[in-house]
Amino acid sequence: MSQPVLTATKSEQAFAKAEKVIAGGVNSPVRACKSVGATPIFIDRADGPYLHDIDGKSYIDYVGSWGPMILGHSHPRVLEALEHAIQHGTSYGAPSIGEVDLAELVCRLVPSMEMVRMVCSGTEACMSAIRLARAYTKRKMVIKFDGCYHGHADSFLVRAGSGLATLGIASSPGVPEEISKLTLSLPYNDLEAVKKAFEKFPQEIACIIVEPIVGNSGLILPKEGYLAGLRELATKYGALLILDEVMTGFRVSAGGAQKLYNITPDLTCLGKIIGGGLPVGAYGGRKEIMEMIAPLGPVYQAGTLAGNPLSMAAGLAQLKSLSPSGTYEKLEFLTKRLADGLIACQSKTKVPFQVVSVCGMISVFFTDKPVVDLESAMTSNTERFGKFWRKMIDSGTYWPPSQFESAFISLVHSNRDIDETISAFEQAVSQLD
Ligand code: KE4
Repeated sequence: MSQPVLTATKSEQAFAKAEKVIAGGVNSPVRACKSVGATPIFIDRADGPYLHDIDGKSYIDYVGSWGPMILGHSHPRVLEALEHAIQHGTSYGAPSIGEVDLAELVCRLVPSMEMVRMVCSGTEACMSAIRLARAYTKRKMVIKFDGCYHGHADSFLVRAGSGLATLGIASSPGVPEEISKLTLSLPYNDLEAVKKAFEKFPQEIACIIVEPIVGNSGLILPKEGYLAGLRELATKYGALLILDEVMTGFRVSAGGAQKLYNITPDLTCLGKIIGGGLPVGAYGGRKEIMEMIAPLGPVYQAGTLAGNPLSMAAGLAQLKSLSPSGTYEKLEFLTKRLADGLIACQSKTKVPFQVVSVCGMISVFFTDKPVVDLESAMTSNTERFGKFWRKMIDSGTYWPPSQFESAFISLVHSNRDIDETISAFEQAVSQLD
């Protein structure tokens, strides 16, 4: 009997076309699904907690555009704001009131941000923040942490997380040694390592930049006292503390991780949620530091589409929709429901895995070790994660396609969605060996 002819899916056909004209067939590496042994699914549209691909298949989405879609996709209030804004044009290259409205709201919700500057990505926000820290302190060195990802600016591509960890890249070619040697990448959750760095370079470290809750190694929580320790050391040695809240800002609480852990940074980086799904980033902090930014001061940073009226409109609509009381309690409840359900599956399989969660974010590490830093995260069995991912996608659950990324829960994931995910997860892990 002749073998059935397997015709390529529309996504496979689209990917084959994409690979001819887009490097790697994707516009951001992690989307290529290489580390999970799959070809990417091309999305046709998204609504609420669901993605719908070009082959007509639907998925419960736990990527959420890597964080922005906290209200779910195509939220009516965000779409309405965009439909209104687009009637006024798409970009002016001149100030618009939406920039002021969003800036005022961000500064109100994040009191450490006395002044802010909008940019177009988290990378730009973090890149600009360390330039500002270097100018303000007149120092050159930067402390970051293994497995933390602050975008793809040269100074950050040293033992970073996200796509580098996914692809096993320690740091990127093309970054001159003269630049990378100014970046000290230390183990996360290890205060002793930071103390030693400051003792070695007491006058040379401009800043510490850290994901207060790490999302780019998979999810890793700060140990008790860790963030307070970073704050104390930065102050003691005259370095700035920069919290990269591009992922955690307005996700883990109304005021981000800094509110959750009661830490006051000198500068904060934001992105993702404040754009409602449109290109955005922001950095801000103490007024005396931010006043060094051009045109007020000598530190240059600029951008054609910074403060774009559509991004501002979508971001403002999204942030305002997060303000009702009970919002984060609901997100916390949904996250805990999922986390508890996944943990309960441990009795259904001989395969060891760890579940780490915080309001709106969750990760599953296929290792028997507690995950407290990149090194322990790397003990995960990535091949097993790949098998898990392929079983989940076949069941209609779109989990992040990397062991070293966090999953995101939206406010519109229903109890039913969560329970379906737990069932899919139980089935997937019970079939792993
Ligand atoms: P963007 O330049 O991608 O907007 O932001 C960079 C960035 C900075 N800081 C943190 C804490 C981040 O998580 C990010 C970007 N996150 C990744 C997800 N792990 C973006 C996804 C991708 O690169 O495709």
